[in-house]
Amino acid sequence: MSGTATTDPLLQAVRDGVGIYDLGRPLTIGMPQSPNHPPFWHTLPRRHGDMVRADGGSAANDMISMGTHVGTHIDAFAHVSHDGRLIDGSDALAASSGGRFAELGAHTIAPMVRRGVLLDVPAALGTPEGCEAGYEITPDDLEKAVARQGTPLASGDVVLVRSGWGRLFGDPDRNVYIGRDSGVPGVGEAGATWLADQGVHAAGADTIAFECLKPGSGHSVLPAHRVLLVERGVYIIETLDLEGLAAAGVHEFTFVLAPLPIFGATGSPVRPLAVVGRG
Ligand code: UVW
Repeated sequence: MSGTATTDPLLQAVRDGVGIYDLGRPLTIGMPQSPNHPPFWHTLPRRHGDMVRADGGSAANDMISMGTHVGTHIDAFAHVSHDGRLIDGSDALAASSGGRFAELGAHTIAPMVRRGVLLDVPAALGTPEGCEAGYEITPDDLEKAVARQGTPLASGDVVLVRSGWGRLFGDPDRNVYIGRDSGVPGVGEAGATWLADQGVHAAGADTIAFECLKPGSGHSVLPAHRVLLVERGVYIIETLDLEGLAAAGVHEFTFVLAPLPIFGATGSPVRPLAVVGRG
């Protein structure tokens, strides 16, 4: 054994070796993203050689601009209101006074190190490639996935729902993943209520929105967002890459996520990890 002895079981597990699944999508100019948000842009204001130090050293640096709901991201509770109210009953517009949500912004989302469960819905439905465009994932489908995998949910879990749509993220036509015309499979109001009833802490999906988007409807209504963010206090994580986990048959793992503590923001880009032991 290398290094000094430890009594910390977590550190010992790391020393024994862990497998890491990166659930975040690379951030690239032109990637698919929700039409509701400012696009991702990245540029180099300073290139190597633009400024060279006396000893020959030089540093390049960059600048990005993007909406906070672009790429893999988490929604803060401030993101969605219903009939003008946020989850704490506050007036949604007044809560953003000064241009920041001081109470329910992204800075209030605690970093997560929790039990994670992948619910591989297409595998449970016998269509492992993925659910059909516009298909609504029902509570029955979620229960089937739990039963097939033998992963009962527990209060406080982070549950990631695979629809299989994530395989389209890299399609050269970014409209395919966005799916405005075709629709996008996902959890609807009933499935979101079922997840909240299990006491989950956060729910994630491999789609642009944690919703079932009907063909031609885009983001016109967002009932799962209302249930989770406004009524039940469950965070939403979107545009996840769940294909690696599914291909490896990993359904239970340690889920790690640290949102950027952007004060008062409605969401944050994230790079979530699923960690599994090798022991
Ligand atoms: C919306 O447009 C509702 O944003 P998100 O997909 O991040 O929930």
